Amino acid sequence: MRQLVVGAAQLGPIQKADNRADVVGRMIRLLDDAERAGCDLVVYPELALTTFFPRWYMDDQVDVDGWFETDMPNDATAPLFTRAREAGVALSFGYAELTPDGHHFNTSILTDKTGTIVGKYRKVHLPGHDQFDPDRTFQHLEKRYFEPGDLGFPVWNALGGVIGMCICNDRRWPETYRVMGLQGVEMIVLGFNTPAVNSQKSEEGAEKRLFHHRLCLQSGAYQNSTWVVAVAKAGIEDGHPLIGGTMIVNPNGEIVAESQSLEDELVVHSCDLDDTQFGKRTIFDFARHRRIEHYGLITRQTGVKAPN
Ligand code: CDT
Repeated sequence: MRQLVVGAAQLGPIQKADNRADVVGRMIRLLDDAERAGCDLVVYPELALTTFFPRWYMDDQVDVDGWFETDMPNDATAPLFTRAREAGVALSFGYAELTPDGHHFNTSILTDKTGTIVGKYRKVHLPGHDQFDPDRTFQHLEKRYFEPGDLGFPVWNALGGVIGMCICNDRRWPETYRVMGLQGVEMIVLGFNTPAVNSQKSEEGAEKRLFHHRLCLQSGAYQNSTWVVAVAKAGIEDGHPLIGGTMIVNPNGEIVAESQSLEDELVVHSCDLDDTQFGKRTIFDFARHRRIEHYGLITRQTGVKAPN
């Protein structure tokens, strides 16, 4: 048994006017709960420190850069790192990263139990568009504000297991899980901000969106025999509803714990990393069963080319 007690720290809405210090205060309260629950690791959402700003169109780069962090930790997040070190709890959370040489990424980090950053991931699959789109009921401008991640899908030997990260839309792509699966991943942690309505299909609401969310997490976990911990930013941000659905999925693809609210809420589960071994040895023993001679199109071709 290799138990890792994980706290999936869902955040309720963060309004545009809320400041980082207030948000970090909320994150610390969830960390306090996690310490009481005996957590080894607390996972927070994508872009955890601010509202989901890509829904707002901006053309002044100074305004855009105001949503980004140039250092991590920084003055706003230092109290979270300090509290995590005191509690001996590892962290993972997402933020908008502006690098010293001017690159913009949608990033998440993993720390060890001393608050030292041991892993960094930059979101690869950026959804949405890069120009104002008048046909949408609201904007999703990730392609405007971020560059695609340049770090691939690494995994880390950390917390007694093999841990990987991805971010929100990445969870919809089987390649995300498989690249980490090929590195023996035992737990994938991710945060998400998923609108409760489809801006291009108004009849698609929260129920269908939660169905797609669960479908992706459960199949990714099962097909790679890994734990998946997915953490929402939930509720209504400045009039824009986000789904909840923070959940922990076991390597059989079963949901073992799920949030009940659209508010700040800690979902805790003790995950045995050894539960990943049976699937990895049997039906998803990649070395025995994969047929890579038939998979070339996946890396040779991006879009669809139908037969004439
Ligand atoms: N944040 C994020 O990646 N959200 C997307 C919304 C897709 S709709 C443009 C998601 O996959 O949930």
